[in-house]
Amino acid sequence: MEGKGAAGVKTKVVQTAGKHSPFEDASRGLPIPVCRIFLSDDGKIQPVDFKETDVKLECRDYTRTMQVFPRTMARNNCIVLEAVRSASPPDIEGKRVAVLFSGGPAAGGHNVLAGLKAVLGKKNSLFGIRKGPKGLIKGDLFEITESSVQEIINTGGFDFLGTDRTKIKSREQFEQVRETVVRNKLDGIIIVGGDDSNTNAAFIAEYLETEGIECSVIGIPKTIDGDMAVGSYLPISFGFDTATKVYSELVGNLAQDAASAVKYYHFVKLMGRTASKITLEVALQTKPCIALISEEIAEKNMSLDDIVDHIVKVITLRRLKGINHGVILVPEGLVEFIPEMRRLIKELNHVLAEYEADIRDLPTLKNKQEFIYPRLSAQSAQLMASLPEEIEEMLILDRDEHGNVKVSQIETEKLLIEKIRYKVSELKRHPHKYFGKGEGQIDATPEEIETIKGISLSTQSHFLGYEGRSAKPTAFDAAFTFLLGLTAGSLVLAGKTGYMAAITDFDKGGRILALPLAGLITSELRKGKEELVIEKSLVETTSPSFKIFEENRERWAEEDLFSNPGPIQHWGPTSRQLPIIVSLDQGYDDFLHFDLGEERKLTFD
Ligand code: FBP
Repeated sequence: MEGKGAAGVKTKVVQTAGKHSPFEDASRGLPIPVCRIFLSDDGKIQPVDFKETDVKLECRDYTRTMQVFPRTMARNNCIVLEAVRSASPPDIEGKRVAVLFSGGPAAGGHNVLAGLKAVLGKKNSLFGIRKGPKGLIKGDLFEITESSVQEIINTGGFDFLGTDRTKIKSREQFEQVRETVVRNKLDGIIIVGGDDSNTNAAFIAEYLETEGIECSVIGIPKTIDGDMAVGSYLPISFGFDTATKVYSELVGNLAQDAASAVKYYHFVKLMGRTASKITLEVALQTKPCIALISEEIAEKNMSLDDIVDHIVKVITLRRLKGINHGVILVPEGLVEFIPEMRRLIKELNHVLAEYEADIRDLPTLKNKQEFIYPRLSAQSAQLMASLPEEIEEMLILDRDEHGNVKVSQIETEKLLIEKIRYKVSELKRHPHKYFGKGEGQIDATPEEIETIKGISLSTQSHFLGYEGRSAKPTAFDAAFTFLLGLTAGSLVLAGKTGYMAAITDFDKGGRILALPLAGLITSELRKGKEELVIEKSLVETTSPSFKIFEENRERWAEEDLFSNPGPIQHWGPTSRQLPIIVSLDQGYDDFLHFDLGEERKLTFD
């Protein structure tokens, strides 16, 4: 009997190896909510119509937008569209639509494909473009079948199509896109991506129209960073909910471990290239002793030393309360928001570009430092010299494909740890400098000073990013992405171009919108050159979510009030939870129950 049982397990392990874990098999069968307007009287999925609303997006630079997007502007004039249920949808057939993923993966991409397939139906064809925009340029397409969609529904990742970060910019690249569209007789291209990819979508839409080619170009808002959002019209991009729940589980576990082992400060850097939205959400979910928010740091013009002083002060005050452990959250994009670091990186980029060959030929790091220092301003040179050697090495040697410092790779958490260690040891060696009643000093009794002198700082550093991008989508992301697919497909069938699919009112059954891409574009200075791009949505320090964080963080710093949200629930009591920042900023009454329609089990056989 025993032998037989083991053999059964073995067979199951072998059979379920690779893509099909028992969990994935169970996930594929999970029902997905569908907004009422996508359902026919007999409950089948059908495309929606679109009508103009009275909302017109305000272009940041109207004249420039008119110059660059004349055809798109003449067509949609920045007016937001709203979906309406179609009483009798026209029987459209023979349309050929292609879809690509662009940029970093985000949970739910496969459900976008499922939504597109469902709304296009059997009479139209859906093509997948392999490896992102590069595949669009090369014309690397394949037809997506119903059985393949059935396999990937509710699974995480972008692996079915692949992705890349190619930006379509040159005349030649646009011509290659045109060639792909014409050769494959495409009626629509769906670009699933963040701000840069949706900017690309706006330019491709304008270009194809200028060339007299009738092909809809529609964007879908994706990025775990949450910065592809448009106020109340698009509260968040897909992937944010899943990623932040993965990170919150891990941070919650670390907080629990810190309180158990009572000896470590865990410094956790969280992904989010620019915006600190991920950090803010994880902070609200887990209540760490410190969470740095880059946007606030820039607003308050805080220096690296100010940040270090703040952290040391919290560690000291906690020590006085007998707490010698905690979790400190650091957003990935922090360094670019610290004014002096920003200046240093700018100057370094300039020197590295101008003297690229000279610096490359210098044999040692020391030689390179000696060459670079005199070419920086005195302030930047001083700052650079104060950085730990590994960070300095990274700044000089690690460059991106444009030759610039790889800011997102800077180990900010380690930089802070080094500086804090130094500061704590200084404080122990020269207490009179730091304690007393003077400005900026810590008011402490002689006994308290002795306690503080006993601080032994044990730290652990972590970087959470890739762990959250390709996880199985949460119930919210699974529904959100399926609906975005239904919306984008409907826009193509309605012959619309130059829009981004959007959904709002997550608490009231969902409201389906189409946002004119040109109306979201602003001009930004990137690497010294003016570029037209969709504006990123950052943390606003006046927002309700930031205010709640601000009101509570002192208590979280002084006591051990962490909360552990636990693993994502895909079904069960907390499976319908929305991101806290979305619920607060949109003024929802409840963050535990999103409502995006009636649940349906999807089959594509
Ligand atoms: P997208 O904006 O393309 O969605 O990517 C976001 C992100 O996950 C950032 O948070 C992170 O800085 C970056 O991707 C990492 O990218 P890469 O995959 O190139 O390492």
